[in-house]
Formats: sequence, C-alpha cells, structure tokens
Amino acid sequence: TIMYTKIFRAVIIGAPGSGKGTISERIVKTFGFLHISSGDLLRQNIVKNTELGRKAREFIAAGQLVPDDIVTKAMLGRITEVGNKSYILDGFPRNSEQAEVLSVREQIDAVINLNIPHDVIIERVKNRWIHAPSGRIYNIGFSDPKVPGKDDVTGESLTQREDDKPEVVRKRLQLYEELMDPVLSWYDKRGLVTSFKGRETKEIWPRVERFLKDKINKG
Ligand code: G5P
Ligand code: MG
Repeated sequence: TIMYTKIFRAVIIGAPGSGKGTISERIVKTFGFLHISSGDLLRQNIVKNTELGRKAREFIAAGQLVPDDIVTKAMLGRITEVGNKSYILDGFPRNSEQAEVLSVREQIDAVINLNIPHDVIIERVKNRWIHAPSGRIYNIGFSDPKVPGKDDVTGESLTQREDDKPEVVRKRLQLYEELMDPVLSWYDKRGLVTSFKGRETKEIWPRVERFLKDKINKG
C-alpha cells in the first residue's frame, strides 16, 4: 500500500455488474482505503437475519431499491463507525436524495464512473458467485475460486445472488439508467466525475489506479 496523509473520500458508480466491487477490492489492496458497499452491508444483514436484513430482502430479490431512509441510516452509521479514514463508497448514493443527504455529511473528493456495455454485463453476472458473509466476489473463467464452489479464505460455500437472475438483472439495469443519470450530473456539475469506459477490468483498473495516484499526490 501507498502512504499518504490526507483523507480521501471516493464514490464508485456504475451499472449492476460493471465491476464496482472488483475495482474496489483492488483499491483496498493498493491504496488501503476502506470499502463501504451498501449491497454487501445489506446482504450481510440478510445472511445474519437482522431486522435490517428482513426489511431489505424482498426489495433486493425483486431488483428494486431498498427505501432511502433504511439504506441512508445504515450507510451513514457505517461511515461514522469507520471514523476518519479514506474510503470508497460502492452502491451509495443511488439516487439524488441519497446524494443530497451524503453531501451534507461528507466532502467527496472524486467520483469514479465505470461505463461498461450492457451486453458485457449480462454475460458476466451469469457466472458470478459470491461469499455473502464477506462480500468476496468470484467469476467463473475470470476470477475462479481455488476450490470450485468454495470461498478461498473460509472454505465456506459460495452462492449466487438472488437478484442475478436474468429478468431481475434487466430490471436493475433499467432502474440504474433512470436513477443514476441525475446523480451523475449532480456530481458532474461539481466537477467530481471521471469516467472509465471499457469491456474488461484488466483495461479499466490500470487507468483507475493511475488516476487515483495522481489525485492523491496532488493532495
Ligand atoms: P449492489 O450490491 O450495490 P449493484 O447492482 O449496484 O449491486 P453489483 O451487481 O454488485 O452492482 P458490481 O459490484 O458493479 O455489481 O460488479 P462486480 O461484482 O465487481 O462484477 C460483476 C461480476 O463480473 C463479478 O462476478 C466479477 O468477478 C466479474 N468481472 C469483473 N471484471 C470482469 C472482467 O473483466 N471479465 C469478466 N469475465 N468478469 C469480470 O445492490 C444490490 C441491491 O441492493 C439494494 C438494491 O436492492 C440493489 O438492487 N441496494 C440499495 N437500495 C437502495 N439504496 C442503495 N444505496 C442501495 N444499495 C444497494
Ligand atoms: Mg457489487
């Protein structure tokens, strides 16, 4: 990891399956940022069957957004918990209301926008397997687990996401276009958005890494 002194707050934006989780894992490894993912947080609560998990489950399975008040409370709580550390927010904010609420609390330094064609995404999520308790992501043929069907770290069984069924993915992609365009223009007006366009993580990641290094060095 690289040493730096200023706290850096980034948001990663991109359609379902665009690689937000994958790129975030690399940012964690290279820059030591904390990865704060709303989807991971919600899925962990579903696995643990908490009150939050029970509230969120049906919305997620249907490819709909979990109500703002529930997610915002959980995410701002998590941000408070991590305290004064650099982080990357993944999956939040998800609409203009969430972006507004976040902006009152936190000063965002950069928004990384992943722009991946939808045909690539639909093929990818078919092969996605996750370790829900940790949020670790696998993909058959791209990042295979060492033992088929098992998490590399715990050896526990991998699962497929309920919302990765093709009909739900289509719904999620549609909802994304509707809700995120305003969020992107909201951040764009404040000069915060940098977009990365491509079909593969191996071409996107080196550009994201370069971008963050430059941005951090400029202080
Ligand atoms: P999430 O969890 O935020 P999405 O839909 O935003 O879910 P998702 O599906 O988690 O995003 P991702 O993180 O962008 O996608 O993508 P990823 O997992 O890294 O990569 C996708 C797959 O492709 C993986 O298997 C990866 O290994 C593989 N891959 C990556 N790169 C390559 C490559 O180069 N080649 C190949 N072949 N494969 C590759 O939200 C889920 C739900 O939670 C609720 C909503 O209901 C939402 O639908 N929710 C919220 N509700 C309200 N407000 C919020 N803020 C909410 N946040 C979550
Ligand atoms: Mg994700």
